[in-house]
Amino acid sequence: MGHREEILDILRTNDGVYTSGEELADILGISRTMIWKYIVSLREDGFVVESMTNRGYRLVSTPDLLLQGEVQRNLNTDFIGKQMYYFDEIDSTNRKARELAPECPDGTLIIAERQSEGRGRMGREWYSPQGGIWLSLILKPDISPDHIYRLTLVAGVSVAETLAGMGIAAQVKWPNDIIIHEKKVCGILTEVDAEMDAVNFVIVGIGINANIELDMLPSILGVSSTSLKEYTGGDINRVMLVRRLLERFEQDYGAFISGDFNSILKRWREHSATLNRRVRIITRFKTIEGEAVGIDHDGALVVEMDDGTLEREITGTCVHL
Ligand code: BT5
Repeated sequence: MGHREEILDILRTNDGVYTSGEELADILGISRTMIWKYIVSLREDGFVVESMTNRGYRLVSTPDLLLQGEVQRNLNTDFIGKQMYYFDEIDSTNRKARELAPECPDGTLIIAERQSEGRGRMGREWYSPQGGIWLSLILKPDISPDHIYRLTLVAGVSVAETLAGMGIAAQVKWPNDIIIHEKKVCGILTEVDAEMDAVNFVIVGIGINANIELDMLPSILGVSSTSLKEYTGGDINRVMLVRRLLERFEQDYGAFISGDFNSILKRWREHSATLNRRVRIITRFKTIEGEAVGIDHDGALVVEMDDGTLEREITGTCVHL
């Protein structure tokens, strides 16, 4: 922990009660002038720290930012998010994650307040204004490249259940969306760097419209998208959400890595908005329509066509009809 985080930690522990500059200086073994400089830097980041002559400093409020010290404080994981890179603005956390992946440990987190070139699948754009949660995880699983699609479903279950834990009734929509009342609130972008038979690394990018007013998104998305703020009617605690999501994902990813994809699939089915629905699936090669009757062990959607035959699709764009 750096000096700045240490000061923050002490002020937090003293919970609104003044701590003198002298005491802080003694504990950290630095001068009172340095303490003052750190307080100024905290204020610049939006921490409200009151100072009073002869009494010292007290923490009044913390900013709604996904700062490293905030996310990692009380984060109960073994490796997910233990190494973290935070950006106020970046082009794309997935792009940055790809660049950093060769040098970074499994579970490294890249997070940004805004993305200027957020990406969806197949080069689509992902709008990422302030207030959302835009993050990528660098993963180094020892699995076959064929199993990568499954990771999107693992992350989808983690997001849906994290939201459920906050009283938000979200569902998974095959293959990579989380929706609330049929409107998209979260998209997942899984990218891989692999050889023929070995995965070098995987990037799981998760974008959640958290504290976003819908008019911050292009109007064409207004009808098909929603945000947690729109759903709950107020700002949610983004730091808490990220922390819980990382903890949930570590559990689910752990189950997946140990070979237990079945329990993930079972939970995916429970949260699914796609199963037992009439769907149109658009892939690069064809468009099909039918009833979504199941999801198989590869994470492929099983669609029953009108003539009774079954088709399996491993990925594509899905429209609920
Ligand atoms: C996705 O693609 O849904 C994957 C989105 C992944 C975003 C995260 S944010 C952190 C990380 N860094 C990145 O650069 N990306 C990841 P896809 O299924 O292709 O859906 C893309 C479509 O969703 C777009 O063509 C729009 O129609 C719509 N869309 C764009 N921005 C949106 C938003 N903020 N909310 C809801 N829908 C959106």
